[in-house]
Amino acid sequence: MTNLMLLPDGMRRWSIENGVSLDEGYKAMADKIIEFIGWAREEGITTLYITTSSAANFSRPESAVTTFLDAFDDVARRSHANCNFSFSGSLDLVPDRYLESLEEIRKASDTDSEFTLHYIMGMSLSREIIGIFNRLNGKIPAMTEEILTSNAYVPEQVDFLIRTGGAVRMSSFFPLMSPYAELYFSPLLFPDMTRADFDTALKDLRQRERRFGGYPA
Ligand code: GPP
Ligand code: MG
Repeated sequence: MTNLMLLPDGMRRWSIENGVSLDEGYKAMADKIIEFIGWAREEGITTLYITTSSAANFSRPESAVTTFLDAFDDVARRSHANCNFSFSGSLDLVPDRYLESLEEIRKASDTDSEFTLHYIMGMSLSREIIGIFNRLNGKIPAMTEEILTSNAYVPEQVDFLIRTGGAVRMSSFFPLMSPYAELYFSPLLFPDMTRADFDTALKDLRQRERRFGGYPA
C-alpha cells in the first residue's frame, strides 16, 4: 500500500514555450494526468493525491483560476467511473459550482475501487491548522495526533511526493502530518512528463531507505 502525491507544476511556462493559450496548457495537463493515473495504477499506487492549487493560487486573475478549476473538473469527470474519487482542502475558496460538480462526481465514483484519486484544493498549512482549531475549539479536551490527522486535508501520511516544474520547494503544498514523505523534484514542465520520466522518479523514490526516525534495520 503506497500512496503518492503529485504537484503538477509548469503549465503557464509550457503554454508559452509551445505558443498556445493557458487554456490549452491546462488541457495538456488534464490529458497528462489521465495518463499519469494509468501509470500510477499499473505501478501499484493505491491512492493518488493531486494538489490542484495552493490557497495563494486563488489570488490569480479569475480567468486563470477558472482555467485550472475547469481542467481538474474535467480530469475527475473523465476518470471517476473506475476509481474512488474524493476531495478536500480549503473548500471555502472554491466557487460553489465546482464544489457541486465535484460532489456529484464523488458520489458517482466507484467507491469500491482499489484505487483512489483525491484532490487537495487550496493547500495552505496555516489555513489548514486555523480551520482545525476553529472547528474544534471548545469541543475537545485537548489536541492529539489522532485528532489532528483525522482532520487534516490529507487523511493519512503521504509516502511519496513528486513535484514537476523545476522549483525545489514545497510552497504551500506541504502535507500536514507527513513528516517522512519522500520528495522528488523534477525539472520537467508537467505536460512534458513521459512514462520513462515517471519510472525514473518512482525508482528513485522506491530505493530510498525509509527509517521514520529510527536506526537502519
Ligand atoms: C501551476 O502551474 C499549477 C497549478 C495551479 C496547479 C497546482 C499548483 C502547483 C504548483 C502544484 P503554473 O500555472 O504555476 O505554471 P508555471 O509554474 O509555469 O508558472
Ligand atoms: Mg507554478
